[in-house]
Formats: sequence, C-alpha cells, structure tokens
Amino acid sequence: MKKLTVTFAGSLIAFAASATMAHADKLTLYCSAQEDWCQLMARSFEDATGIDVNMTRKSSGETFAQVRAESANPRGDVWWGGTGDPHLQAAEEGLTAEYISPMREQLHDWAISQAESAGNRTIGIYSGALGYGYNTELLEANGLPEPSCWKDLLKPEFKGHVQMANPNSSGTAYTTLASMVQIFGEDEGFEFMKGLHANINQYTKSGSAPIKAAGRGENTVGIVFMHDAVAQAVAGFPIKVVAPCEGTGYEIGSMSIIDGARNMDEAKQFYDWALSTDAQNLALQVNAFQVPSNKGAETSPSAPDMSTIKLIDYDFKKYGSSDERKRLLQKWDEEVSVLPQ
Ligand code: S7P
Repeated sequence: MKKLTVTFAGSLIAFAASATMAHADKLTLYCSAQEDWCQLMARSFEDATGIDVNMTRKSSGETFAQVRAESANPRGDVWWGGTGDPHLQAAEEGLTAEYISPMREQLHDWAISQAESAGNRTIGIYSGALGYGYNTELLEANGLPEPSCWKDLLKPEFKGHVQMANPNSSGTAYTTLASMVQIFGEDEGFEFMKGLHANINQYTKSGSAPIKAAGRGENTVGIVFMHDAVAQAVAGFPIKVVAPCEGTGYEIGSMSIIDGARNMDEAKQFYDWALSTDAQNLALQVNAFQVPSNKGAETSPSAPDMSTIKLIDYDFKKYGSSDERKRLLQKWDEEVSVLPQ
C-alpha cells in the first residue's frame, strides 16, 4: 500500500512537471505608451509573478492594425497603453475580450465609463490632455511670436516649424484631428487641418516624436499630449508647454485583453496587476506624467493639472467608433495629406 502511494505521488509530480513544461508561464504584451514605461511594466510584472513577458512597443494606430490583421490567429495577449479611441474601435469590432477585473472598484469614474461604453472590452489606465510644446530658444532665434492658441500655429511665419504625427499610425495625432473637429465643427476643423498642413515640416509615425525633436533642437513646435511635453521640460530641455486657448481634447489611455489570447490566465493576471496602485506608481520612475486611473496611485506634481485646462467634452463613443474613425482618417488622407506644402 505504501509503495502504491509513493508511486501515485511520483506520477502526480511527473504530471505537474509535464503540464508546466507544456505551458510555461508567458505573456505577449503589445504596448503603446512610451518605450521606457513599456519596458518597466514588462520587467516589473515578470518580477512580481515569474511570468515571462515578450513585449513589443508600437503606436496606438499601428497596434490596432496589427491586432486586426492577426485576428484569425491572435498572437498578442494584452494591449496596454495608447489612446482610448483605437481600443474602443477594437472593442466594437470584437477584437478584444470582455473582462471585469476585481480591481475595478479602485478606479476613477472616467476609467470605468471607458469600460462600460465598450461592453467591458477595454478599461482606462490613465488620462492626459492634448496641447503642444515649443522650443523657447528656437522660437526666439527665428523671431516667432509666442503661440498660445491652436490658431496661432496657422500663422504664415510658422511655416516649416510645426510637427505632428500621422493620425493613421498615431493615437495622439488622431486625438488631434478628432479634437479639432469637435472644437471648431467639421468644416472649420478640416480647414484648420489644411492650414496646419501648410506649416508642418514632417508627419512622424509616433505621437511623441515631434516634442522629442523639439527638445533636441531639430523642430520648433510639437503637437503632442501635454504630459509628453512636460517630460521634455523636466529632462532639462528648453520646452514650454501650452494648453491652447480655444480648449482642447484629451485621452483616456486604455488597456484591453485580445480576444482569443493564447495565454488568457496570464493576460487576466497582468490586467489586474496593471490596475493596482503599485503598478501605476511605476510611471513616476520613468517620468510618465499622465494621470493614473487608480484613485490611490500618485500623480506627479509635475503633471499638467487637468482641472485648470479648458477641456472639451470629448465624445469618446463617437470618435472611438469604427465608422467615424475610418471616415475621419480617410477624409484626412484624401483632403489634407495630399495638399502641396
Ligand atoms: O507617450 C505617451 C503617450 O502620449 O503615448 C501614447 C500614444 O498613443 C502612443 O503614441 P502614438 O501617438 O504614437 O500612438 C499615449 O496614450 C500616451 O499618453
């Protein structure tokens, strides 16, 4: 009997070992926030759980396109970070999975609303206001007037001095396009984008690239989330951050589990962990100045104060819908990007 028990216990151990070998704990993470934050999130989750993370960083629009292209055979498990609009579009198209985290009650209402409007297929992890930043030394050297409004960027003297990302690849730039349509109305908003196009020196792939270029002295004005401009100023570059006088849009940076994720248990573990105060406080280590969605997480004192910024009532449901996002991007491609500069 004793021998039988020992043999049975031995085979249980062997079974457990072979099950572990067949399914090593791992997670494929698609990340659309800034690279150093993505790296820190991946490594910290590995340290906290022992789960191996394979992380790829791409802009929001690019990640959305990848998740959609892979939908018949999903390769990613979690998409963390990036503007909320493409996460909402992914939810509407059934590319992301429904999940209600036990951590949800710790979050601000705006993060939960984001989840509710997407049938719980995404959730808010941070927020931040759109604006722009400029290099004060280049502005002075070029004799340019200090801009404080969106429309100041249309002045002819700013020709070749303004940079933004391409709204097809970048969530930041799509937020810019959707914000102009909401601030000025669709016709005037597109006129604004056309006027801006005349002054743009380059459309970058990544949303924060224009202000990094301004920090390096390679560009004067970068249209970005204000927190990305603050990061350059805090790093010691001569960058002034502007909350435009007409008012501005904002993002609810989001996280979604990819529908059909191969590592669903690990995906849920990451999701719950990423909503915790400890995980959200990691932002402070990499100068990420967004406002965190966990009510107990710390917001850096350097972060733009959302309560003092003239924010529009950004219609996330409309501008995150599949039809509207496709329509606006197509219109921008056909009516703005093709114009001569
Ligand atoms: O850098 C942080 C951040 O601005 O990047 C995200 C952004 O969507 C990623 O870059 P793209 O504009 O290139 O998509 C924002 O969510 C985030 O606040």
